[in-house]
Amino acid sequence: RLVRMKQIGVLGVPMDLGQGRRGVDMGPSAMRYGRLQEVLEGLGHHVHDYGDIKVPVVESLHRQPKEQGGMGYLEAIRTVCLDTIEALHQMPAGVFPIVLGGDHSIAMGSVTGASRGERIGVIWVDAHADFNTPQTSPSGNIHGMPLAHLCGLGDPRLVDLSRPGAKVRPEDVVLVGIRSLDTGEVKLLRERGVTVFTMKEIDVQGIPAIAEQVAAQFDGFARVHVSLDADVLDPEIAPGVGTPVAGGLTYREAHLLMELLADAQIVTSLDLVEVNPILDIANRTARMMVELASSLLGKKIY
Ligand code: NNH
Ligand code: MN
Ligand code: MN
Ligand code: MN
Repeated sequence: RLVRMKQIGVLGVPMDLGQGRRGVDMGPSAMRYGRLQEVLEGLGHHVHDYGDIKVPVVESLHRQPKEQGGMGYLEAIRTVCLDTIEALHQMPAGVFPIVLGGDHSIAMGSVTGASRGERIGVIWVDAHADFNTPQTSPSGNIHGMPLAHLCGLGDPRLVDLSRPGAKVRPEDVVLVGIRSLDTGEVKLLRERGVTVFTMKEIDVQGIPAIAEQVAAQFDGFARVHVSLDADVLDPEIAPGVGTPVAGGLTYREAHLLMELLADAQIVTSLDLVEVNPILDIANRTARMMVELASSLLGKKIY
């Protein structure tokens, strides 16, 4: 089957305020340098790059002293997410957005923007669930909280972006590649009925069985978003991440997941997040993310 030509809109969100490691703000540059646009055009797609959302540099911000940990940057993160939503709403309907992070806190903006106010399925491909609230988070880092806030849990300033309340139903969320959860997240994920495929399930069932279940869950959905955190990959193949966790997806597992999602023709938007070029080796992680985007967008070798 031929690749169906898409209009792709690339948007960079060079945000590093959701966690403590510097350098993740350079992710959008690294993936553009990794030839994202050329690779996607090589598949026959039309690509328009909308540039970057303006993100304040951390040195220019005064952390709110009463806020704990990374929560001190909550207002700045909120503003960046609102700007991201606005930029995505400006893209013509029918465009397939690719949002380049930045740390994973950008997903509160990208998923909300991509949903355009309607029901959206979310495939969260990550070593972590990012399902903490400010109450459950052991680190205070907002990049460990975006999915909870999208589901309506946590600080109202991050839940009520652009309109009050949850943007995603917990039963419309599937996690893939999970191998590090905090105690409070386990409780919340179970209570809310989120579908979780840990690395154990991937080992036992294999990617094809999991991709099939994901495709079945989102059959008939008008919108499905993939949020791809580079730390889902094994640190051996993706060293450029702030929170590496051993035992991640292999090169082929990651590509096969993207290839099978492409075959299912369900995905309508994508995040590529948490690439940290300062921690990387010769831009390997950014290039890996570009290749994975190309598999998701229909690259066929035969
Ligand atoms: N669960 C931890 C926290 O909330 C780690 C989150 N880190 C991530 N998530 N990189 O993808 O702080
Ligand atoms: Mn994440
Ligand atoms: Mn992660
Ligand atoms: Mn991460």
